[in-house]
Amino acid sequence: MRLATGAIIPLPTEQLLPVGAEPFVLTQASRIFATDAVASVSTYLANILRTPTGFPLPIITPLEAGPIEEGTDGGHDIVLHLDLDDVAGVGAEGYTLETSFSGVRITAATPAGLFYGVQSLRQLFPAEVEQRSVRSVAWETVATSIVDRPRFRYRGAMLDVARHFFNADVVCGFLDDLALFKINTLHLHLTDDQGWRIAIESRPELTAVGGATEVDGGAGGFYTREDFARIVEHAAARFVTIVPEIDIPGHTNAALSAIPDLNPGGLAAPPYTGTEVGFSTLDTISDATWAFLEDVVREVAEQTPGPWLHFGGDESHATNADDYREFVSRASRLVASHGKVPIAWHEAGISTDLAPGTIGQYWSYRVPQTDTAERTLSFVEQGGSLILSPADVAYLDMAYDESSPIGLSWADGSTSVQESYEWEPTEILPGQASSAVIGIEGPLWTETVRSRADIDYLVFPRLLALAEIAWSAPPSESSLRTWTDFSRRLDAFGPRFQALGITPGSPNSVDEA
Ligand code: TNX
Repeated sequence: MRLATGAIIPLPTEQLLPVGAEPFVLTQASRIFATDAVASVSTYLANILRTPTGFPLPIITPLEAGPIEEGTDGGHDIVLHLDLDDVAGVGAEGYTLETSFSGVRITAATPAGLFYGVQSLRQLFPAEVEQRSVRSVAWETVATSIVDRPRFRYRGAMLDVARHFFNADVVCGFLDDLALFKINTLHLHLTDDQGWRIAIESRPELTAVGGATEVDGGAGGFYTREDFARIVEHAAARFVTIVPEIDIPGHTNAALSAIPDLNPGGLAAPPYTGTEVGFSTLDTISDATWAFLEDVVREVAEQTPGPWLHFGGDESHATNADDYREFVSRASRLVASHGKVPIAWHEAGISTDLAPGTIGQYWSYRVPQTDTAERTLSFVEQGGSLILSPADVAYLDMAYDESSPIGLSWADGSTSVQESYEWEPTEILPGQASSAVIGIEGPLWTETVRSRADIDYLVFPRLLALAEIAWSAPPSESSLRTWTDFSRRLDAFGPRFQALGITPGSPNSVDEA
């Protein structure tokens, strides 16, 4: 295996590695210089570095807020410099990072930019930096100079907590790992046929009954208001926005089993713990349905500081087609009336009367099947933008190959790491739609996923491929945005996964012969 010194995933926009330059060395005497304005980032960095190094790493706050003078950095210090004027022109999430024998300096126009600079710095240290106990290694980084900014502003992962439930601790641990790859949104699929996972105080039956089931008949579970607040806060501290999804009008058996009134006959639906899709639907015109949705959307919006609320809309095969069209229009307006930008799966684009700005999430293949491109374009025509999750390359729940013990294969067969890496978001939909793409998302549906180890198996390393598509500049003649270079960097990442306690599903096997 070739050692990829200074290798970072996702690939930075520009990186110089001066040959023969002396490394930066972190020592017992090292300090972190940062103003109070970026305290969240400096304490995060200190926490990351103090544990494995055992160094005190005091955070030094200049008495006066404002730029830290050149020269403050001693040979072993780290400076986090907030440059509100953005002299480097790296934008809202970009940063510059310099490491050398005379110190480390990260500069950004926002705390988020500094946070991403910290993630790159983290990857420059030896893999042991990810250990959660003291290690004695040389805490050096190669000397390098980086200018970096993201390609897309929406860089997402999705976790389905409805098919199998994952508690707040698991979600927070997952968020810790997402941050390392500069992912900035986590979409939580909170409701489905098999479970309702978020407490709605005005409708306690939803979680009391609907929260007690999951695929295969396990115990299920749900997030209390406190749990959900903890997830949102943990995410925010890592510059990740939580996107809650309440999937309607299909995928609603858990709600229908919890609230008898939602059913046309007034009789609760039996609970469901299988893995079929497309059999359940809300009664789209009943007053009980809309009173219920008003309560749910209001309470979910209240618990969500982020701008988005996803209302699903996928696979509503049991809903009458005309009713569906009207339903998604009204649902999008309900979400907007609670101050959130609605997001829906691409099916909802069948309506030409969505709330202005409703975002479409595309989940057909790289080559759009049936009328999916049309439906997706419809969001753009209605002033909305797009998130792309092409199932044949971006679905994290697909098996890697026939030998994977878990994972599905309906999306044009299994999906190798290389397939997840080699696709171009702007080449899926016709022109107008491609310029409306705000980013990509890798969904992990959890019909076959039962534990944190299962999550890790399917998500890693494929998520790193998606992170690179989301963050890094598209491939060009001279760039290292190639499968060959990516797989080399992925190889070098192995010890880091190990130190993080992650067992990735597909050991990247590239012959360096
Ligand atoms: C399709 S993709 C679904 C989910 C399943 C997934 C399994 C989409 C919007 N809906 O309900 O869990 O396939 O891969």
